[in-house]
Amino acid sequence: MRSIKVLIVGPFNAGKTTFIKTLAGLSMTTDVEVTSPEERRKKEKTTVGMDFGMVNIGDGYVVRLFGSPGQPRFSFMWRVLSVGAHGVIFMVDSSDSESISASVEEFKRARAQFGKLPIVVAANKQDLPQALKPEDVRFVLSVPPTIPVLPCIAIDKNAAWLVLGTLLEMVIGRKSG
Ligand SMILES: Nc1nc2c(ncn2[C@@H]2O[C@H](COP(=O)(O)OP(=O)(O)OP(=O)(O)O)[C@@H](O)[C@H]2O)c(=O)[nH]1
Ligand SMILES: [Mg+2]
Repeated sequence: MRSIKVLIVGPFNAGKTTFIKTLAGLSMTTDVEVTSPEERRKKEKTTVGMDFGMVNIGDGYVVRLFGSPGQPRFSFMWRVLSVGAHGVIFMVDSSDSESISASVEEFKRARAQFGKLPIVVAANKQDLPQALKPEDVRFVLSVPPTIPVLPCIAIDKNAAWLVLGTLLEMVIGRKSG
């Protein structure tokens, strides 16, 4: 059985934990009550350590999904969680253009840190009417043409699978090539 490790990073409230829950179920999560009042307006729980879920994709492959915390004070977890990673999903909340604009530097940091790995941007929450389209997310984050920006709905298994599948093609293509 070959094992592929995928890391999911991105700002607070992007949908990282939800994505893993939908695709693989959460074998482990570290969501706790949100403390900051400003963030509490968005949701009640936040990841402070890691999420983990595992999914068997057939053909002798198992995918291990690792979700990072989104709050900047836990950004050191990127380095911890990325050990041995084969690919990275940078997830944003497309319905929250302020959050996307605020994560321009974070995306640059992701490229600097994971530049050698296959990476895709997931423009999440495409089910919401106000969601920015993937090409608008690409513009705001200045994503280069070599990195796919994919529509994502983390609460929908098929839509989430398309995102993971695109990254896995890049990973496996690279591995076997
Ligand atoms: N409508 C909609 N809501 C979503 C989607 N994905 C996630 N959400 C909601 O967005 C909120 C944040 O989701 P989480 O999965 O906790 O986000 P996260 O990126 O893990 O957040 P942190 O760990 O705090 O950084 C929750 O209320 C989810 O139910 C989606 O595709 N569509
Ligand atoms: Mg989370």
